[in-house]
Amino acid sequence: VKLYELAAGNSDVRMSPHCWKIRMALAHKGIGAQTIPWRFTDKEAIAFSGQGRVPVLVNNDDVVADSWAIAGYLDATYKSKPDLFAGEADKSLALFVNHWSDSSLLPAIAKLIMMDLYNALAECDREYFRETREKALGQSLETFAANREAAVEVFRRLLAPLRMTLESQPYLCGSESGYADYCVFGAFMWARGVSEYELLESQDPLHRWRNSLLDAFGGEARNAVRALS
Ligand SMILES: N[C@@H](CCC(=O)N[C@@H](CS)C(=O)NCC(=O)O)C(=O)O
Repeated sequence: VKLYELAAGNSDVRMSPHCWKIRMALAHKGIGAQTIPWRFTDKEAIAFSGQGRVPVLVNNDDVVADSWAIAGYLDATYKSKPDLFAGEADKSLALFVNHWSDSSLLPAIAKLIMMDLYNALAECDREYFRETREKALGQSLETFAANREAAVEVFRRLLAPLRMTLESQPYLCGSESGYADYCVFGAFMWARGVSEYELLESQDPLHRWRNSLLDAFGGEARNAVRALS
């Protein structure tokens, strides 16, 4: 199995929330994969997948793009390995969690880590990143990233449903972690890879959940290389 992942200037730093969902999913299933560093501007390297985003998973003749599609593919293909989804109801709710993470958490975290993220990018990606993101945001990266202290309050309030759930059970998926956990954890790993900024208050009960996923599967996430200044 090969996994194309977004890499920073230091190609050992993998800096995509969506790719982290799949790194955790592969570790959960115990599937060893060769991870291939990819850069935003290297569209040609993944043109075979028919689109221009990572993660892209290659397994013999199968090519699957999009993290949600890859997660479904992994469970359908590796039936004898631990399931990412406990069943149809679990998968349906995980889809909500995936969308919540992508549409609420990622933009809120982006405000907190934008300049660290930009600085971690490979030189070859900086112009493309600035141009596409400033166009999408309708403002400069610097303006978007201003007033981090106010933005972190907004972010921490967004975590309320996560916090309330994880105060009464070990993982979003119950007593064991599952794909819904990785959808949210991927967002935290995105920040961790490129920034030293602490997303959680020191007393936040979410530390327990985040730490146990950092340590899961032999410390797959904890041992990941970070782009620190
Ligand atoms: N819905 C997709 C989103 C993938 C995505 O947006 N990947 C980013 C990296 S985090 C990307 O490859 N962007 C390419 C670009 O912006 O040109 C998924 O879940 O896999």
